[in-house]
Amino acid sequence: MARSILHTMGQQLGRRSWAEPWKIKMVEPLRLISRDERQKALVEAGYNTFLLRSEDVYIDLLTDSGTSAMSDRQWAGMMLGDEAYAGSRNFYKLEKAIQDTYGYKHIIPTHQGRGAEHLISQVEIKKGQFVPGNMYFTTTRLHQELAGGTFVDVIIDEAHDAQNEHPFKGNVDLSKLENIIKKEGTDKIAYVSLAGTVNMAGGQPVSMENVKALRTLCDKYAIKIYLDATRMVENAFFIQERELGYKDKTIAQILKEFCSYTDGAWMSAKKDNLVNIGGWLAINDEDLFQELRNLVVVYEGLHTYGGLSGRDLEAMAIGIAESIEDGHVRSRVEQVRYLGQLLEEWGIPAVRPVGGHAIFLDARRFYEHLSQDKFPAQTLAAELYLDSGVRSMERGIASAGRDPKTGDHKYPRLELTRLTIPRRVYTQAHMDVVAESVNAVYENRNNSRGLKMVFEPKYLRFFQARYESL
Ligand code: P70
Repeated sequence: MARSILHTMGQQLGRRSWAEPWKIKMVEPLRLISRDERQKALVEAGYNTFLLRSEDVYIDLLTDSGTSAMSDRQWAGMMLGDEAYAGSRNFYKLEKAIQDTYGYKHIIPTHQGRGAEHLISQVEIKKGQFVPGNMYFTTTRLHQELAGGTFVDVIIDEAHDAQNEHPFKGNVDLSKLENIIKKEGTDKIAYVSLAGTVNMAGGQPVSMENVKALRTLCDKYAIKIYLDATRMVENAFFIQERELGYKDKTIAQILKEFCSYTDGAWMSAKKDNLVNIGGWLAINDEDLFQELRNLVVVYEGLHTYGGLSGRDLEAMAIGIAESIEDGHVRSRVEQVRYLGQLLEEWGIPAVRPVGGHAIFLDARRFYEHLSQDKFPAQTLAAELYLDSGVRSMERGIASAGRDPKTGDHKYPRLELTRLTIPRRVYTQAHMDVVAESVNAVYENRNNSRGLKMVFEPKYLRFFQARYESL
């Protein structure tokens, strides 16, 4: 009798397999151009994956931002867009969805996350103040700096070590925070900028215990906590999975409890909330709300649409409800983990533990022969595209930018290339193709010589920088 050699993923791991809680109704064809054409496209893009045309990309793992597949319900909701300038019915539905799900009192829609970051930074930061936070995010920190603030990293040390297995590498180091408060004085602290699943650390979560303790510490000094809720649903999943006492709580319950320890939040709805465009700002304080609601009309649009159309608001309201279904969150995070497990099994260096939205390849250990000023993470992104048409994103020295005082590169400890998984878009077979391509590039790693930056924009340089091959 023939012996079976094929095993499902579940069988390989000694458990029953899981599957996505949806089926596909509409498909979008993919295009894979030849290696020669990819080489040409790469040179034209100055080796920067942000400058590639998407039609030249095969599997697009640049970002999970605005790249999710909407459900049939969301698309049906788009037809119910009330495109009134003021007081659109869809706004009230969105307002209620955010109040019910995240628990904040007042809501302001914005065109995307950075629109909300801009408003909160302008209103809550005075020139010369410090903004402590659990690792920087590019757009967040820039808005804080443009408002006259200085970001100070107060994440636990473990977060800067790609191999450390701490289950909550997004946690705030409370003694680092208290030291800054004592050194600078309460008046010099604008607020604490707290992010759920810390993007630049590899999608690492914050524990409930940590946010509770943070609340107690901030109450002691009367300091506010604002949450970057962009991937907070994924953070809730890790709490459910890893933290004592939360196994039997739903994602919805965990999310709401977490938010209750904060004073407000900004959101890039293009991630967790399953829409292609949108964002919001939420706040409990009545006076601040009035101020923010006034400012939104200057930069985004009237306070009931914030730069979006009625149909966008409707899709977001429906997306919020879908985003907190336990089966959805589980299949989303488990798909990311599946790719991570393959790479780990093959000895390919990546940030551990695998986070919520992406695999972060450790370009430092990938290219041990390349110094950081040869842009190892950008090199890896370019090599991957060349090998298979898979698009990834640099999250290392180019992203970190320059020190505003000295003008030198910031040299972050983490030099990473992100394989970001859009929600509800790719299948397990796509993950297999990606994994094999990473492996091929790894086997060929000694032939890479790195890159030289030949064009550098002033703000958020990684988006438009150009490189040449060394
Ligand atoms: C990404 C995207 C956006 C983002 C985020 C967190 C934790 C705020 C925002 C801003 C897009 C991106 C942005 C800058 C550099 C590269 C990519 N992250 N907070 O791919 O929201 O984009 O809606 O203005 O992750 O990680 P928005």
